[in-house]
Amino acid sequence: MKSKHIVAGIVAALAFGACGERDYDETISPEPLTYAVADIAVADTIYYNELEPTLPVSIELTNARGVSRVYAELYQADPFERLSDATIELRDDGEGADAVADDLVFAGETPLSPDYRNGAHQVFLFADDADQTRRLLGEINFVYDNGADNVAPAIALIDAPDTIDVEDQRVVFQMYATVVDSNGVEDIESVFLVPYRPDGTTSGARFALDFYGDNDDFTATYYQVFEVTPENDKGTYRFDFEAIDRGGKSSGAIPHTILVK
Ligand SMILES: [Ca+2]
Ligand SMILES: [Ca+2]
Repeated sequence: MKSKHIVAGIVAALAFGACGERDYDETISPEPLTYAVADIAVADTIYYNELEPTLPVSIELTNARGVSRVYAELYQADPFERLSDATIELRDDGEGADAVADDLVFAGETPLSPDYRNGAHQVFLFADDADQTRRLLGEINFVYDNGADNVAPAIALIDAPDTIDVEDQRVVFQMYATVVDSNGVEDIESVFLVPYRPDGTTSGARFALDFYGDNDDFTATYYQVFEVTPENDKGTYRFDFEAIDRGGKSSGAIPHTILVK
């Protein structure tokens, strides 16, 4: 997340310039703000993520005296077009997207769609005063990637032992997973495994694999170091490897078994 400090007055001129010849003096009060925008936060590029298809939006005010409502609207930049009739309500009540109540950080989130086109988008943030005068607080610009060209990553190869003999001392070993994503190595967000004991039970915990190196622009290897001790149960362990990309697409679980004896 990157923070941006925006002067609301400049932004107001820019934003409504994009709307054509609209006379915004009727809706935007020329009075000096009795509150100021302290901070607006959003990532520079938003990737459509089918696991979490929402855009979080938050704004911090230095004070909220006279503010009856804070909200945002989402627009495609070119051609300029409002993307959703739904207005994003930003709240400071500590519920949902808002982490802390009454800290002057107003937060909310809007659903994103894979139907929105790729490219520049804008969120305009507004506040209504007690007399319902609408003020533009600021503007957030971001690049949207709708994920339409996103292909799920695949685990191409698992390099790990099939059998481990544990007698008197612990055995340290590495497991490697080679992952390919046709959108590029940088699209691979995480690679992990979930271990299953010989009796088939698992804690469900994910063990992250670390980046080991890239093979080419689309393929990279990840690894982790494990150990087995004489105290561990003997039998066949299963490890389900999985890769997730930035769009939330999964390789699916790819199992590898190791016989510990
Ligand atoms: Ca808050
Ligand atoms: Ca991908």
